[in-house]
Amino acid sequence: MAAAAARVPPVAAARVGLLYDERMCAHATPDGEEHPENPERLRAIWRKLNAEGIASRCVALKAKEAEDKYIASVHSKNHIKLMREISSKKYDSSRNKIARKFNSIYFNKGSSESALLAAGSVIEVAEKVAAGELSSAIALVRPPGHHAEHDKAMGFCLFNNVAVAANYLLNERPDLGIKKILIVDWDVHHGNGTQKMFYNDPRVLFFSVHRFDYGSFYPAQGDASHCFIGEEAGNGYNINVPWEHGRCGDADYIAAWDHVLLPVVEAYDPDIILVSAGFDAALGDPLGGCCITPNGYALLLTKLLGFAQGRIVMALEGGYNLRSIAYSVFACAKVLLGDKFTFNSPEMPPFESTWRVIQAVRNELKTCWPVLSSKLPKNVTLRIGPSPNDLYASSGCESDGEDVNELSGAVSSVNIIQVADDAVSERLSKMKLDEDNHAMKATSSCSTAEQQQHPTDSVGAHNDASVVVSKRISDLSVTWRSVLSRTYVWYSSFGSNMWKPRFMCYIQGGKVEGMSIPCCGSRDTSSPRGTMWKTVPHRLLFGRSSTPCWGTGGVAFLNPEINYNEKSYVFMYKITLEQFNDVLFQENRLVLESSKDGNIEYPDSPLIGSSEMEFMSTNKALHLEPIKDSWYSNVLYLGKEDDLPILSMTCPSSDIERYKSGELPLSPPSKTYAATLIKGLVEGNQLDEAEAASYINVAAARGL
Ligand code: Q9C
Ligand code: ZN
Repeated sequence: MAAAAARVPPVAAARVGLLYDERMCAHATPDGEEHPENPERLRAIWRKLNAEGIASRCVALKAKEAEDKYIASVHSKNHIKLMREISSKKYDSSRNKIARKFNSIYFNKGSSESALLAAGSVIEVAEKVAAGELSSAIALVRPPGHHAEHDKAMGFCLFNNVAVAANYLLNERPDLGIKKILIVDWDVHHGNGTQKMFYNDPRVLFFSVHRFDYGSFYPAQGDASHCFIGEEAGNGYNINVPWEHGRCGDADYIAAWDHVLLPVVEAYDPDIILVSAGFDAALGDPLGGCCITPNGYALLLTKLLGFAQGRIVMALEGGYNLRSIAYSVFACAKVLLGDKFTFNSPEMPPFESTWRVIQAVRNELKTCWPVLSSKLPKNVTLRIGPSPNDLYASSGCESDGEDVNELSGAVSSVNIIQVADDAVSERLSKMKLDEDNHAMKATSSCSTAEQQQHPTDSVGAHNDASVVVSKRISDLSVTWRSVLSRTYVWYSSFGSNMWKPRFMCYIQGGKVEGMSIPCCGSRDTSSPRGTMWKTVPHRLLFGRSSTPCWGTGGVAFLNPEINYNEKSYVFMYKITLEQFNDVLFQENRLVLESSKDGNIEYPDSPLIGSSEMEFMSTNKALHLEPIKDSWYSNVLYLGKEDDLPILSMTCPSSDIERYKSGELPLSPPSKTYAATLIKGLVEGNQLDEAEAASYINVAAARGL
């Protein structure tokens, strides 16, 4: 009888809040211009949830405007005032002009109300979930929020809705007992605004997974890299998983969950989870170029439901394919409602680059989160990243930064797999890799055209001698490399290296659009610790008649002479002195490729060691005698930035004399070379396209 009575009581149905309010559709482009972030986004999701009978199963909520005092925990008085008033009559004539002062922002008469409602809505649902009135909630809000910073709107975002709600819970509602908040930002873009708000704050663990593309993907700021882990008390409480390229999908995100997010969340044990739920990493999104399926989102969300007693608040951020976002939110809603879900396992294995990124993130954070110090599983089936050609061909994808040489990524190993050509690498990209996959052998018989790096330690080695060549680092260089790997300098670039993806070829190996030969990369392939723009009082010139890499046309040099009437742009990379030497070697073609075995060999000794650094700090320049006939044999010391020396490399003064006399040709850059410089300046937000082109043309046209 007891047994018969022992029925499992029905689990209390989940109370899922669903906030939709047509008033947030008022924010739209002023003259009906097309824009990806438009009111139809909310309506498409709302229609789908109603059509599927989801809306009626949720607790319906209406939007409420956020009060200024709550927004003020995140934004400046000025910013709040401007966002409040931007819709008023007095701004009728200046609204567009103000919008142009921001990056990727429009305003209309409805913007103020929508922005206040969006922030207020996330507060509203977060409060109800925190109070236990709801088990979880979805806030369908716009404008989105995660790019908005303390004093500025950007990236379609006016107020940082999620940050406002997090601060509300922490500061205004101690009664609700929320002391630790996890923010998961799975929008395809970095949540730069949210990161900044909580950078020193351990009460908020901020996790963002986003396309980074070596710093070229919107918002294209270096702080999206995995090196940014928080500061002071917040050290370790900021986690970035920066993809190297598009096309990441379910398997890549699940890997980031399993090997980074979930172990940390388990240790952190948050009281509530706020999801910055952009759906622009969804399959079919016109801006994201990634491919998470609705199933994938459901699985990612399910994995989070195991924490914070399932208290999850989802707030919409980006997502620009109406069908994709509707289906994705639908899948998430079913998860929150507790519907049975049959998960299809991902069709593709994760990218090889995904493994590398995850490894780098874990490495960066392992002292803060000891669970991350364990070894990752070996022999995982992975796939090689898309070939550059694949990506150039992929249209319909907003290029927030060019998709670049995705074949060559940062790897800790020193093996290079040589593949024949783009056709082969394309074939490869479609193949699964595993230890006994004989496909790799097929490539070995082909001629060498492109280099591809591949991590051997974490992926399961490809030791087929016929396809693997190595970078030879001589025993002699072990000492200087280990010494110089601990010293940082700012490498100041003024030519094609101003475009970060191109510079990264010197670090990670490979080539990008416009380059005819690949670079071998540095021994240490870690990304720069920082980047920064500056101008310097040196004349930019274009000299020589052709280069092996860029073809016909001159390349950039800085006149080593200071001239205070000149102003040249430089983009600086904080790298180790060891890396600087490897860049210098490559610029001067000192890395030798042995024709016998295809191995590449680095010089035994550095060009710039500690004593050279000392010499330069007093003499401001160092002419490198051992390579006096090379083009970039002159290292300039341009001063200091945060106490680290700024170094650049250019031609010797004697070459300047030869340009003046006509012995050496001054000649304008090739189209592709100029385009690379322009991309650097434009993506670095230094100049617009036209200004950048004229900057180059002027420098190229002037005589010395
Ligand atoms: N080349 C969100 O998804 N793109 N914002 C600018 C410039 C801006 C995306 C393109 C993308 C903003 C919330
Ligand atoms: Zn986005």
